[in-house]
This record gives sequence, C-alpha cells and structure tokens, in this order.
Amino acid sequence: LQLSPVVESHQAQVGPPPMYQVVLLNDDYTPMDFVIMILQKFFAKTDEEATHIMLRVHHEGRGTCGVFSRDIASTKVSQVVRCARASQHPLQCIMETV
Ligand code: TYC
Repeated sequence: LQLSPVVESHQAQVGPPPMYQVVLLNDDYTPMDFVIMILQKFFAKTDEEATHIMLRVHHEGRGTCGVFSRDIASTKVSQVVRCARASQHPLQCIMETV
C-alpha cells in the first residue's frame, strides 16, 4: 500500500490566487432592462457597456460581467441572484475559474 507523502513547505502559496469570472446566463423571462440595471448596480458598468453585455448574453447564451477574487465573485453572484429573486426573475448568475 502506497501512502501519499506529506510535503512540508515553508512557501505553501506560490503564484497569484486563482481568479473567477462572474457569468450571466440567458433565459426567456428576465426583462432586458432588469439585466442592464443589474450590470450597472453590481458591476459598475455604464449604460452602453451594460447594454452590450446584456445583448451578448441574449444572443450567445452567456456573458462575462467581470473577473474577481473568489470572495468578491461569490458575493457578486449572491447579490445578483438575491436581487433577481426579490423581483421574481429567473436570472442565473454563476462563477467559474478563468
Ligand atoms: N432573453 C431575455 C429576454 O428576451 C433577456 C435576457 C438577457 C435575460 C440576459 C437574461 O442574462 C440575461 N427578455
């Protein structure tokens, strides 16, 4: 029986922390204006940028809102989903490693 070795290191963390992109997914029900508002409110997008991203999601099925550390990405996802559910929209927002 081969046991995996325990590696002792004084330099446990090498390189930058992983980054996560926050992605919006398309659906047939969430109003376009609501998605634009979400992008402005939680991702600091201009009206023009927000419209561009919303249309990308609408046409291609998904679109990136931004790239963040794990904690920030997780918070953004929670905020978007909570805000969408509060208005009874099925908008989906996920995070994934870049
Ligand atoms: N497809 C939606 C509509 O036609 C708009 C939409 C865009 C929904 C982006 C979700 O992430 C989304 N009203």
